[in-house]
Amino acid sequence: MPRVVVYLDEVRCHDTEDKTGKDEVYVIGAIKTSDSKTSEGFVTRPINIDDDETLKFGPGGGYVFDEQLPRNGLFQIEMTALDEDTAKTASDYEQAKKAIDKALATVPNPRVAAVGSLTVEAADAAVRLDKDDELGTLLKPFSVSQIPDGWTLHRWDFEEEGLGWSTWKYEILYWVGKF
Ligand SMILES: [Ca+2]
Ligand SMILES: [Ca+2]
Ligand SMILES: [Ca+2]
Repeated sequence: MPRVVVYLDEVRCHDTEDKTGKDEVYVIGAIKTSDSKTSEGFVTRPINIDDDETLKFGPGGGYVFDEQLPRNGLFQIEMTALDEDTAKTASDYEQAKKAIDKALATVPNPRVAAVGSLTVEAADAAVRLDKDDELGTLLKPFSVSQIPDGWTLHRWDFEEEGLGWSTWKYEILYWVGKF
């Protein structure tokens, strides 16, 4: 069975959500697979980032998934990026990850049952993430047989341009590997 790896690499900020000063960006999510036993949640620690900066993920980022998957298997990367506005402790972030793992464990087939905000809801219940600003959500399905061997770089863009209270523009770069 091929080994599939997902690596959360860096955040590029073009425009912060906060009106003054830097954002405190973090990402929560899960890699869901057609085999529920290999599903994993992750929660990265906030990165203080300003307009026109590119910064690497710290704790919680990097390798967020590393499993053997069946050749004909499917997986989905689900991520939500948030800007922390309510201060949290390291243990809040650990609790959020536990809540995501617990939520995943209760879903018989997490990939198929993937509703957009499963991970957000779970983490939210644990540490009241709802006080933070949601910047974007990605739901990206992959089939193991169709991803190239070796590393492939993926870019996830999200922005709010509109007429609302705030605007922002970000890119998150992550790698998917198959070996
Ligand atoms: Ca904010
Ligand atoms: Ca903030
Ligand atoms: Ca802005």
